[in-house]
Amino acid sequence: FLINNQGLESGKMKMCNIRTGLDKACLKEAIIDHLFYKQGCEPEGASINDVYLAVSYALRDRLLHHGLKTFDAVLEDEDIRLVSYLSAEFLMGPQLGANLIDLNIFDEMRQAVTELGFDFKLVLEQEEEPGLGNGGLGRLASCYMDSLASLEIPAIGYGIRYEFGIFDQEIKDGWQVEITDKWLRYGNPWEIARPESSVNVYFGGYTEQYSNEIGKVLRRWVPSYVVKGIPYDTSEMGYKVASCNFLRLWKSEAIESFDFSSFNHGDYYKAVMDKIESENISKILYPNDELYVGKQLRLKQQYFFSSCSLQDMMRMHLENQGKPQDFHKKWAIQLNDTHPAISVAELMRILLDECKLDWKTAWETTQQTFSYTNHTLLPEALEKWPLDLFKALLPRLLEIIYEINYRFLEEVKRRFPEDNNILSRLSLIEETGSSYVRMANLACVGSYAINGVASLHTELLKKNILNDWVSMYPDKFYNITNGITPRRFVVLSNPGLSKLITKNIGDTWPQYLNELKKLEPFAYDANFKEQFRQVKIENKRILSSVIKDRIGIVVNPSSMFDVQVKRIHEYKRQHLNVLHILTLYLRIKSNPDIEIQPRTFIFWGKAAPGYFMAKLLIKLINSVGNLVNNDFDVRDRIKVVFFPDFNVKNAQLIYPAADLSEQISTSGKEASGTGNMKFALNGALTIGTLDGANIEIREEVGYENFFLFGLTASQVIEVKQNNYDPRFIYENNMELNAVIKFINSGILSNGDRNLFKPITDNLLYGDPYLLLADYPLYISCQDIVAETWKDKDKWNTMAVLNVARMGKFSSDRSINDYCENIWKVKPFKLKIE
Ligand code: GL7
Repeated sequence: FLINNQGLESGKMKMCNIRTGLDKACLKEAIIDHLFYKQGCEPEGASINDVYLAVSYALRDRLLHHGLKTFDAVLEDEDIRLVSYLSAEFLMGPQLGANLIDLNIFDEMRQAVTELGFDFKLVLEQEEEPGLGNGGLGRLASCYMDSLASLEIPAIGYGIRYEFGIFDQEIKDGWQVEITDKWLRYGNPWEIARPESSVNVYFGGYTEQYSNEIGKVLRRWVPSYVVKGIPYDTSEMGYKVASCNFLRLWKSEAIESFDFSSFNHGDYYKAVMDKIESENISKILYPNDELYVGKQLRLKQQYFFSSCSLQDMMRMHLENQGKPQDFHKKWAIQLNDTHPAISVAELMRILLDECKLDWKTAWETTQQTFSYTNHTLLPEALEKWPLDLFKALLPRLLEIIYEINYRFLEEVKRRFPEDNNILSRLSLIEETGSSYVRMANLACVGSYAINGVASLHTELLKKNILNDWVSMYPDKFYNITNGITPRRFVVLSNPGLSKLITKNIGDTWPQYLNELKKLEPFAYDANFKEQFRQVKIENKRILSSVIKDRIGIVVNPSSMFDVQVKRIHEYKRQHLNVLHILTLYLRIKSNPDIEIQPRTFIFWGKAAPGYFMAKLLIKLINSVGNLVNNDFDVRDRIKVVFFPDFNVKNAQLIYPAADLSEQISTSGKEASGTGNMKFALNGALTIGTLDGANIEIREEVGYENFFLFGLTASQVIEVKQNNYDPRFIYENNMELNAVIKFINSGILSNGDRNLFKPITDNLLYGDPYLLLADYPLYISCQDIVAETWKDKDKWNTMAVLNVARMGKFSSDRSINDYCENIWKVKPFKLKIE
């Protein structure tokens, strides 16, 4: 392989392994090879997308090498139990940079691309990210895939290959507009389709009794239609290790490309419709977070990917001479929320109807296979499917659920003979007027372990929504506090901070995040703190220029970047933040010379398309921005930015640039949060309530390095029980009173005094998320934040201590907890020459 004039040392013959070589010269050859043979062009004629694809293919070759070896080895070894992470969402984020970090060839690739004459930054930016998730829950799944691989735990992530991921958000006249996310339009170099491993999934029809060869009476499903699931695999490389896992996402297709019988009968329309309907299953991600909407297509999606995945695991298990009743010894299946909970009934169906096990054996196997993570306390997120819909779509599954329920309730009766109510509460079927199948109950009965995602969340689960389950199965409960991967959220996205840390404490902290503790002494070292400050200011400059380019607002990098990025939701209380901004604004208006610490308020987040209040909140934020940013009296001391289209790519820009992280949900509502961790790990200080993982973050970083305010979860309940009257607060707090009146004055809304009334009325007549109760506490806490900001040296000490003490929140720690306490699995170390 000799290439001239492409920056390779000309004249020198260098032997390269074009598929596996990791040095610069090999990478260059590989890119040129892929440009030619995959993209059909020479480097001179290549577009930036061609280069992005060629670079990605070159990298994928290297990953495959690891992945195939890992799986051959682990599937055959009967002592190895694999983890299967079932999730309707994986919010992967861009792959290229993360994979380069994992393979430890980021710099080599940058040089290779640059020497070939291309702009590496543009190549990275070219990637369309797969937005196959809504928010925290989906991103957590991807952080866990990263940690599973990095800890060398053999694992497969199973999910849906949505053709359209989460919508792209644009802002028009202050309102959110949703644009379909065509992430696959230029091809996806990371995936490999495996049509030979397709499976069939049944829907509809009826069940019937039949006798087998020896006269035994059995039941079977006679479906009315069948859909094909085709797996697409993406390598999940770990950080600086040899083994490699993968993510297997299912695409739905019609079983025959054309229904000829309908066609021959002249029903061309029906034939085409059937095909479209099959393909629709994996078409689109439902864009709601923490809101259950009982759409038939959603149930189809859940069953589709659960069934595909279980059939796939069972096939591999049987092919490797495993017995069906030993399925749980090979696979530990984690149910990521209730979205895949139907798997409990589906595994039973496979074991009973296909493997012909008896009920008792099948149930024991099932119960030892699954574990279930609950991710929310919000009642509106609880999934329960109308019985009629369920029966029409999945008649055999319903039959199995009835049988599970019958046997289970017999057990409950034996345990609690006096208590009739507990029977109806624990039943898998809700019968309150209409009937429903309760997915959380199905997940609880079918799993050997149930966990919440932060200490408070687990406590509240046990006390409230899952309380009866604790009475029934006290030993099933665990807490596993969420975590984030430091590879993506520091090494990749904050190279300045990474280098600074590495220079001072060595380079093993991304694998062993507790080593950050060694930074503690540097919190008092002026020289270190100066470098730390410079990294932050540089990150803020980068973000400022992106803000200017994309939305035309000029912000001051030396102002405090006060950031709230997350889904827009009433319980997350973006409007509490707005009340603070307007409080400052009105202070300035009544005294233009008042001392105000310059702040840039940055919001970023999507609202579910059907969530009216959330969309109105976006409009409110933009209206406030319009006013404040253009008001002469403000003199740039405060700026308000709503940045459109929050996704992983954008997120990587923002966490490193934040000074203050807003984690201000009503206590008891945010299960954990993971954004809170990303900010603190990048040296932002948190202003927050005692909610979700905030509590544990505050424990770790030190009370004095965290701005705490607000009611506790138990006070929230108390206040609500004691005839909470938000109007009383409104009438007695002058600043609040002025702010609310201002919102309805029409100044923010071209004279329309009614536009924001749904928001203010909600606050004044009910205030379910207790904004007004927390308002005075929030404002005084924000005043303390501003005071602290004045003392930059103190602020930086606090920020460094935050970074140094965030080790607990590596997703490696979470995954280790799962491995030791729930899955009982061990690492497998692949040897690779
Ligand atoms: C969530 C929780 O709201 C969030 O607090 C948690 O960090 C995350 C991961 O456990 O799960 N639950 C949920 O339904 N979504 C979340 O982000 C969408």
